[in-house]
Amino acid sequence: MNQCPRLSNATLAGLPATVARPAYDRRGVGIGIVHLGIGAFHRAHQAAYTDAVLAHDPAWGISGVSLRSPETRDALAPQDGLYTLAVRDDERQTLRIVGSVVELLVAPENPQAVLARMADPAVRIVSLTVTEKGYCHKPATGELDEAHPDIVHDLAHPERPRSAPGFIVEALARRRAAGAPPFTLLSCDNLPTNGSVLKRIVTRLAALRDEALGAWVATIASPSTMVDRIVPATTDADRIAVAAALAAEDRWPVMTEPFSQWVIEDDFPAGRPAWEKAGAVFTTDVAAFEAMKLRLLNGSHSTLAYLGYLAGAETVAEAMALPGMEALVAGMMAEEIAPTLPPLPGLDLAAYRAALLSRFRNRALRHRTWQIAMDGSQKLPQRLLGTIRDRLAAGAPFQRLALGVAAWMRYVQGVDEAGKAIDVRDPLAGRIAALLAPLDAPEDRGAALLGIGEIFGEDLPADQVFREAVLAALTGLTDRGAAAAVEAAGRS
Ligand code: CS2
Repeated sequence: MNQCPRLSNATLAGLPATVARPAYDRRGVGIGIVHLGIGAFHRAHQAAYTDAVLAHDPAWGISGVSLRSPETRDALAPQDGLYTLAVRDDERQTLRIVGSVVELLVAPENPQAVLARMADPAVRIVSLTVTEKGYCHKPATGELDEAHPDIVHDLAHPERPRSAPGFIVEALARRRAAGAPPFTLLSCDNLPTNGSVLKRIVTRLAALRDEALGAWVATIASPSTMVDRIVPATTDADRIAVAAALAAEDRWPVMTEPFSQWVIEDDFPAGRPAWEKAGAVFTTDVAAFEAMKLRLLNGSHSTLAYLGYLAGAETVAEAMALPGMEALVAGMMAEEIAPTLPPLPGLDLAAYRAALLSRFRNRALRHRTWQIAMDGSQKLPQRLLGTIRDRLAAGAPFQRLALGVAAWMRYVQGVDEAGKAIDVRDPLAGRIAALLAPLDAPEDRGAALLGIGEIFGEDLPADQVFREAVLAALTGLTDRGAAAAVEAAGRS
């Protein structure tokens, strides 16, 4: 790769004509958005929408902040923030250079630079993709976890925060002290009513610092959003393929699918980019879209990830090809999830479900089951458990959803069906391992996991129908193995 020039402002003009590139002068772009969590998802989604509208209004460039590692900054800063978005399906690949990220900051290295940028009145939106666990909340209730080590730290040292809520509250405190208006908060994570959840969290954190600050934070805008685009982690093979197509080196291209959706509650008192010009939909009710997406897409994704991983499938497309899997997922969506969704007038849910199945089959994206399996404790409540609660209340069956939950329980045991260790990544991994260590029988292990209140709440473990369904599914899965369990579920 070293003989290629590096992607940058200087080499942009020399790229092959087939590669799309910014349709505006990057030198005139100001910073109007600070984005916390400048990972692949943001770069394939919100940054791409923003890139498409900067020609209309150059005030909305993005300052991309990493809250943990310097890797993204190290890759992109020498490229002037430019990166390639490779859009792939089974037939073709199109390449586009995205230019909306004009600054890269690494919070642990220089928290003051991040706070100064967030406090700059030219910044009118602070958006986030920090994943579920980045909210430092209790997934079952949506409340701030006041015992979270980063929150404890940020309360003790508000002027040098670590957590996303800590940065937001300190930046708002500085704006308030300076007499500047607040920014609009824009959560782009896969949480139901993500804007309200975020606002509750930051309001609580602010109030713990200072009551008057809490009251001020309680007035800021924090619209909810539904975000959707499948973005697997970039591999070295992807880097090599993109460099060959560009005839330039890009240290961190992002791979994605053609599909993209963004539904946003329109509540931006300080202004916003005209993202609708790039296909975003502004509405007054995001909740129904969020429920549809989280339950159908992410609920299926997690089920595919745990069952697929256990059955030896490395990617989602491989998991979809396991005998019985597609029937299992299609049946779960149509019969167990769809009936729980609020109506969305004008939306063809059957077509939406069919499109999901075909997106999951996309072999051009190597979306690893292991990647999606991560952080299950933070994902299960909104992906599977809320749906199950609705099914229980309706007295309706939910055996496929129960199998998905059981597959998570089997997965977090940390040993696969061939006896090999599973690298379980989850903020609760240590606690889960300690809970399971003294236990042997699948029912005992399952019962112990059901006792984790942050995941299952108080109600589900006390519900006999739920307990029996999940524990029976776990025993069946353990006894006969994931491949056979999937095959049987696909037939039912
Ligand atoms: C996935 C999501 O990693 C995961 O847990 O389910 O990242 C999924 O790909 C996106 O939500 C799609 O919009």
